[in-house]
Amino acid sequence: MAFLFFFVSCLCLLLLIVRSSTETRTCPVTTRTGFVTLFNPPSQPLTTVSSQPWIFTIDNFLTPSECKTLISLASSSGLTQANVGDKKRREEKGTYDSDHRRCSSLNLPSSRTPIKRVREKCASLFENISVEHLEVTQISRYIKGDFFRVHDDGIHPYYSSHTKKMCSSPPHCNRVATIFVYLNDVEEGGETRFTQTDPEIFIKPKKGMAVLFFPAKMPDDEKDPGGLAEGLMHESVTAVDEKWILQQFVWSGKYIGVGA
Ligand SMILES: O=C(O)CCC(=O)C(=O)O
Repeated sequence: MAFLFFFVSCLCLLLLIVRSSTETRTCPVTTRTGFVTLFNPPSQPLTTVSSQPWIFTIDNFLTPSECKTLISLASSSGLTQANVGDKKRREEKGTYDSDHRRCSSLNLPSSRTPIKRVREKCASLFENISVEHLEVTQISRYIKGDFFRVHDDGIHPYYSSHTKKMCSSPPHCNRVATIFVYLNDVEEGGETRFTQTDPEIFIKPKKGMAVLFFPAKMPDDEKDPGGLAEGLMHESVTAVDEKWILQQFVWSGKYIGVGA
């Protein structure tokens, strides 16, 4: 009898865990067509690091062997000095502002099988996002002394002529989600630091772990026709040990920019 009670209790607990881990999470990121809706598949459970703003991590998003393949692919394709995306900063300081971003990076075509797989995995996290919404996939390498100072990934409204060339949902196009995947374990330095939480959040790079957040709020047509992109400020803390990271930005519409 006691055994039966124990068995039924375990079964109920298991059902409860499975149920809560398959829960769909809706995040406060409005697009013109509604919300970006996240799946929380049991195989890739999301850990909530912050709920205001939303920041999630996903352990083992990529396997060690996928990470190794991606590092080899990036190494053999050749990384170059990473440029600065922010248009205003580029105008003031130039495309390569090594006081702001110092690391090497490259864009990888989605025709390469390992990249195609990562992109499919990223898109599968969302209900209303397909691989067509994904910007060209980037991989970056930080060596001792490298960093990426505080910035956001959203594109501000005063760049709307720019965003219209990058995404097929004008007039309001923006990056609505960012996914970082760490490709190696990093003993010291290189944390991803989020500066708008209290206390600030430091995420230590762990091989295969993904970080997911929402870099820009899309304008609400009725309340705010001009719209404001709200950035989620973050940085890559100065590296001590080598760090490899994959960056995948997700757009509100089909991505039609460079490398599409
Ligand atoms: O390397 C990191 O931890 C963050 C990278 C980053 O902020 C970016 O690529 O936008």
